[in-house]
Amino acid sequence: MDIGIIGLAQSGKTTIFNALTKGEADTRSSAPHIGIAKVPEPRLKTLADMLQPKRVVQAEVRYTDIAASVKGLARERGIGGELLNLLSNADALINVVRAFPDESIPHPEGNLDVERDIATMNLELVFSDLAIIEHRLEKIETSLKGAKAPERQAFLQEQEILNKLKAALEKDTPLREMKLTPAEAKIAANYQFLSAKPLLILVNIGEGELAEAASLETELNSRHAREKCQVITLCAKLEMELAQLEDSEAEQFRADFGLKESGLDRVIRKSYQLLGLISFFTTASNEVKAWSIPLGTSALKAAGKIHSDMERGFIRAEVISYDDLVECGSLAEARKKGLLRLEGKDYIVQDGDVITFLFNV
Ligand SMILES: Nc1nc2c(ncn2[C@@H]2O[C@H](COP(=O)(O)OP(=O)(O)O)[C@@H](O)[C@H]2O)c(=O)[nH]1
Ligand SMILES: [Mg+2]
Repeated sequence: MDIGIIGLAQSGKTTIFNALTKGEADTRSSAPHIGIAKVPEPRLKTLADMLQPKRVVQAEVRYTDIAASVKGLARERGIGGELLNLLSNADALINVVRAFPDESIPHPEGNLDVERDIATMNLELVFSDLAIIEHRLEKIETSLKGAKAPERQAFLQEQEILNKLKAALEKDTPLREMKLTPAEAKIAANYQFLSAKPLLILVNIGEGELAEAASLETELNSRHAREKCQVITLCAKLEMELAQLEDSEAEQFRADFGLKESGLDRVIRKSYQLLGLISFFTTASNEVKAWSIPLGTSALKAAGKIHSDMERGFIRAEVISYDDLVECGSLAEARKKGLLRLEGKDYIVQDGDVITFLFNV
């Protein structure tokens, strides 16, 4: 999973990036930062305790802090185009919105206003997509002049769909809120539009506001939550400091602040929900590994996530649910009880499945 971090200047993007990736990127630097975080998955530990593998491998999330304004990227060439590419390739976006008071850190708009800043970023995403669509519509117009019949038909269809998306964007509606037909979605997918991506609005509160974090989150979600949009509140500075401590120490501090769960784990969990991701596990080669896939993925495609050879040479999948395996205590016992199922390539992988792929290359 690939997540792009956006937001106004000085909202705390690099701070949250450092917290998420346990990194030490310079908050003053303006180069894009790319880092990896491990996906928390408590079932991995149970499986590892049971199977005693040589290695335990968590799934990973890649975070990109482009460290620049989204505004204007779509019209730029060179570095602007490269930064836009980084965002276009993301599966979801996190918009960091400043809510922490600090007189010594200037706000680009002069004062704190969470609602205004949420709206501003939405508009930046919408403008970015509009710029891409307008550019493409001009090209289609030119191509249509010399186009032959079958080609012409494809251009006209694309033109019609892009005009529909454009009309929504011109009313400031992000594409993630539009209901698209499969044909429209297919065309739209080619452009990796920013306003179509699932969005997590991360409201960065000050240490002084921690007591109200949960009620603020509920209140903001009542206004902004949608199928592909959620709000989360956390204190980036505190999370960055906690990320640098040992786990047990961080837990103690968290308890002192009355925080139940790591803010970073919550960010990942919410991102998973927004993207509809589930986990499955493999245990081959003395490794217990967690993998993330979208809900509804077939066994064939899940195999391809591990290795393209596994997808190409797919024969069967041997599957057991996590709960059944834990109850049996070992794969051998599960086999004896007949709880290992043989599934074909169209089997839809379920959350928590423990899978051995049989393949032939
Ligand atoms: N008090 C406070 N300061 C913060 C918080 N998050 C970030 N900052 C500070 O705000 C400034 C801007 O943060 P930075 O992460 O560089 O913002 P960016 O421009 O969005 O990358 C830095 O001086 C941070 O230390 C926070 O939660 N509380
Ligand atoms: Mg920064």
